[in-house]
Amino acid sequence: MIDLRSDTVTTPDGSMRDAAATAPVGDDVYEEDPTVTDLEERAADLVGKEAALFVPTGTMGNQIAIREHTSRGEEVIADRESHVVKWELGGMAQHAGVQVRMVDGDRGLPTPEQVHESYVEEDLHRPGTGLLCLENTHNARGGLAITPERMRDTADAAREHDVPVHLDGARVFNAATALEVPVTDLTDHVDSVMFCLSKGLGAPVGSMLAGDAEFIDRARRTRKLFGGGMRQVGVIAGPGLEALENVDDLGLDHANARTLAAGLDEISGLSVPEPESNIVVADVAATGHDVETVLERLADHEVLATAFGPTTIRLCTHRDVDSDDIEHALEGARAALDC
Ligand code: TLP
Repeated sequence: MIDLRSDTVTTPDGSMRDAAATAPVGDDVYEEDPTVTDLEERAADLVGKEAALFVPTGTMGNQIAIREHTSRGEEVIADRESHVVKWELGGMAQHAGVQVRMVDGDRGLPTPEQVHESYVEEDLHRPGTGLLCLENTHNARGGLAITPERMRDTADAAREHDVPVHLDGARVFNAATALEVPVTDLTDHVDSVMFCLSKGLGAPVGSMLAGDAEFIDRARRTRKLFGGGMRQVGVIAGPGLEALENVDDLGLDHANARTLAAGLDEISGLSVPEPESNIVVADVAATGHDVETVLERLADHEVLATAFGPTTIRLCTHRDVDSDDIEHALEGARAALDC
């Protein structure tokens, strides 16, 4: 089976399993786990922030950030298709008591004009805007990579209103790779960033939330509140440290994604734009089949993908598929659909 449902499906490699077995550990709630401390320092350094916090999931990292940046009742500006809006169970309402003001961003990024228009000043009737939340690469927009210049212009618009900016950078290293810029060119413009170790970087578990030291101190308390205070967690931070070594490999996933997209696009009835990163989105409308049928047929031919939109499916490349697997996946897709 070639599993292209997500880049979350990778399994830990030998070096990660070794790291798990040999990591020095301690009780991280007492901040005594040296492996976690090492990971947090390296992660903060990588994204150019003062401090970082190891969290079990990207969702928890985003939710902690939203709660820390905002006060109850405030509004969060975010793209309509962003993960924090679509796929975190309305967490910002539940955990932070805030409401979202959605905009149809330009390629997933709220424009400076949209930020100005969406901003609400606190008064007797209006709650005030507490946060601007960005996402890069943008998952639901098909893995689009947002340039540093656009990030800066949008973040500057928020700053004009003293509104902080959080980046859901679950795949920010994919964005930096796609744009061929240092990741700090993307993270410099935001107050906090969450990035996932457990996606393209291949760790079995874990994400990092980074920001200034005072923000991370508060985030540590909120992580505890959310039940994310973990103990001898060096056993998963060790693989996380290994994952940081994989940043330079992401270009391979992007090349595989382009090959996959080009091959799928040749299949009658599929329309597949060239991907910017590791996410391939195929429109299946013209096959005459609905999404579920296409997914079933693909699975019958050993290819796993996910439903994405009413007529689209998503296929993600990742460390556990190589160029041979991509060829096999294309053979499977041809057999499944070219009939
Ligand atoms: N994305 C998952 C699903 O939840 C959709 C996937 O398979 O792509 N931000 C972004 C941009 C994400 O894509 C994800 C996960 C998260 C946050 C949440 O990360 P986890 O799964 O670690 O909570």
